[in-house]
Amino acid sequence: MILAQDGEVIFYANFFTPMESDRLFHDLYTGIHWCQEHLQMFGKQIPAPRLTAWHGDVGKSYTYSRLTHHPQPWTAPLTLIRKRIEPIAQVQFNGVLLNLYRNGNDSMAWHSDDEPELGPNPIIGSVSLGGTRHFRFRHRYQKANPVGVNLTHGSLLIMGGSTQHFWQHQLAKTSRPVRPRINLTFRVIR
Ligand SMILES: O=C(O)CCC(=O)C(=O)O
Ligand SMILES: [Mn+2]
Repeated sequence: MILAQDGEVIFYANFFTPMESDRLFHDLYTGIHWCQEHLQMFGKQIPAPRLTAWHGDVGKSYTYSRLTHHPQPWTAPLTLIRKRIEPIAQVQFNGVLLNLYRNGNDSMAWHSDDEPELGPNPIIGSVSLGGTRHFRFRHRYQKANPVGVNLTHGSLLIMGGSTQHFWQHQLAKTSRPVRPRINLTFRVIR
C-alpha cells in the first residue's frame, strides 16, 4: 500500500518478467497507432507532451481534456495484459488509455482520473513498460506530504477506493536521459 489515508494504491514492481516486458514494449511501440493530441490552454491549441491511443470494447467512448475518443479494437498484446491484471484488480476492464512518453520532456500534469464515465470510485490498472519514470501523488487538501513511486519496466500500479477523490497524480518531466516509456491505464467505462 502506497497511500496512508483516503485511497488505495498497490504497487507490484516486477509484475511482468523482463523478457515479457521487452516483448510487450516492442509490440506496442511498433503496433499501436500513436496519435498527437492537442490541449486547449488559454485559448490556444498546445500539442500534448506525449502520444496517446484509446482501445476498448465497441461503444466505450472516453472523453478527457474536452475530446471524445472512440475506441480502437483490442489487439493481442492488449488482451494479454488485460487478462493478466484482471485477477489482481478483481474487475473486468473495458478500455485502456495508452500513453507514449518519447523522452524526459514528455509528461502528464497533476490531475485525478475523475471523468464521469469512470463512476465514483474507479479501479484503474496502470502498467508501465520501458524507461523508469517517477510518479507522484499529492493530497488535494494536505499538499504537504506528497508520495512518490518509480514506475519501472514491467510494473503494475492499481488505484482504487477513494484515491481519485482525495489525490491527484503526476508524471513530471526529467532532465535525466531516459528511454521511451509506454503506460497503459486500464479502465472501466460505464
Ligand atoms: O503515465 C502514467 O504513469 C500515468 C498516466 C495517467 O495518469 C493517465 O493516463 O491518466
Ligand atoms: Mn491519470
